Amino acid sequence: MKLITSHETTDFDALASCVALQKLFPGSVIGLSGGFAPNVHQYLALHSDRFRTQRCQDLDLSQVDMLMVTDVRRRGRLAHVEEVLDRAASNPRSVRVLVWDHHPSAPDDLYSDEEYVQPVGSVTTLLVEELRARGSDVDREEATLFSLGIHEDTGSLVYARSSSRDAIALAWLLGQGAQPGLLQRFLRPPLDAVERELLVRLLEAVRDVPGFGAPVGVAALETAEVPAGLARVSTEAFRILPHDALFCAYRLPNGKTHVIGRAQVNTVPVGAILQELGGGGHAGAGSASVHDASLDEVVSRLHAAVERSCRRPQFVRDLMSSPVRTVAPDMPLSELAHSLHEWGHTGAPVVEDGNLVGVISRRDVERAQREGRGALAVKSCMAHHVRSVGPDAPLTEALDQMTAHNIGRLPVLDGARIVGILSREDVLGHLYEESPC
Ligand SMILES: [Mn+2]
Repeated sequence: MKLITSHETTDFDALASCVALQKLFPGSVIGLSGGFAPNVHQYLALHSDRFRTQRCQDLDLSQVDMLMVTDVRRRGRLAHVEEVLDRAASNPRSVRVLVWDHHPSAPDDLYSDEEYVQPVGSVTTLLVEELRARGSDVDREEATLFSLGIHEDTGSLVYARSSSRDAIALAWLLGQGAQPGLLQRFLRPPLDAVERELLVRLLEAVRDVPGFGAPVGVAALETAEVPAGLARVSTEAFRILPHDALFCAYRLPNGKTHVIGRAQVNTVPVGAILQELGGGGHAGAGSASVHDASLDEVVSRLHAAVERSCRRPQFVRDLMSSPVRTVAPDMPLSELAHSLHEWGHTGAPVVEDGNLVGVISRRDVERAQREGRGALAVKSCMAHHVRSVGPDAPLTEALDQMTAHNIGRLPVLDGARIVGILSREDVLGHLYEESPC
């Protein structure tokens, strides 16, 4: 028997890639753990005749002579085919193991005969590329399912790990008849009453990781909800909260703690952090299941892992320009206009006796000149109320100020003394450097 499988709690990328593999290897059987993400569960309630999956426990796994594993290669997430993997390890000739995946490697990766691992946003993309290269016919139900897999894992192409290959695969699938109008219905069904109640408790339980500059949140709570629902609730909480990364630790009635992590910047590598708790995942999303610790212990392990694995957060002092060109309040506006032009600056802080007393923008100077007030001093048209930031503030705080108040050049103050300036240009350069991982 040729068996296709994927990780426990089947999501759309797992299901779509299994179905794509079955097209590439006709006659093979899709055998899964039996646990589905709620949205996949709802999808299969309508599509289970079209796309047939079985539970591994209902199959005679001793007959498997070829095992195709997709969207995972960690043994810890493949308990439902453990006996096949054990047999492959002890008698490699009895079964061939092929792997398709897009996750980073982990210590418990399984041994395989062939491995197709690429850093794309969704593993379905790899298989769609193969179907396309072989000239396979893909009908509209298949094209829609494959699109669901790619949309789910790339957040519809907005997650940091999305690649041009994912976008090209989606474009091709649209050409094959994928139904965009159906995507939303299956991808993000609304939370049910239990999930909404859990979301409210989660939002109240979130605490910032102490002593850490980047806004990382940890929430710990007890629940009887199933892991698949937990993932949905965690994703929703992350979407609402202002944190760059969020870790949710759920204590289940069986004594295990299920941890789910989400992040949108690569300064917080979720997969690596959760690997320290025995789990894993991508830079932006991951999970872990902890058996041997209380909820408090799990939280302190999370704190320690965050401190160890995160890149040093960026502070204002890391990006600000220094020293700062300042002007005196008595400088004539016409002279300032000349200086600003020479420096290529759009404004300047006004300093008296080493202290910041105002700011003046090029626009204000130009207006004064147009109105014949060019001979007046800077202090006559500077703004006295100045927003500023401290050098040790996290960069995110400065970004919030700049976007909320539309500030192009934010003075950096140490007490009353100006020690630097943070410009839009400095911040944009940093934002675009945070490349996908
Ligand atoms: Mn995936």
